[in-house]
Amino acid sequence: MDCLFCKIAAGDIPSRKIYEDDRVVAFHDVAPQAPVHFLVIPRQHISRLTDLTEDDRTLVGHIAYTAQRLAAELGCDEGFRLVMNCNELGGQTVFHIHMHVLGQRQLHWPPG
Ligand code: D5M
Repeated sequence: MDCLFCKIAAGDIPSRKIYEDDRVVAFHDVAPQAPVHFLVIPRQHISRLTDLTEDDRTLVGHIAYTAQRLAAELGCDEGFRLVMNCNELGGQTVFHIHMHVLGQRQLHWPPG
């Protein structure tokens, strides 16, 4: 499958990895929007949030759990933001689900 994030998860394309286990990989975003900006992805290819099944609920929980744990480790104890964009209207550009973690600057609401 020709998927950028599958290739990153497999180590076929270089990335600045922060963490990996048997289910997820975390790496720094190539176009950071905050001093801390990394992505947590599942190893399993899931194109978009609307493709999730009930069986994926534990995996999504593990993505969120890993995201907040790494945010704390990277010094975002004062706050951070988790974002998952879905489909074109939601701003998704890479079609392998991923959770953005942004921190270490004041974030505003609503997002653009
Ligand atoms: O976000 C997709 C994100 O993926 C966007 O913030 C850039 C990032 N990206 C794209 N290519 C790479 C590589 N090769 N390494 C690290 N980060 C990357 P979306 O929510 O789909 O708009």
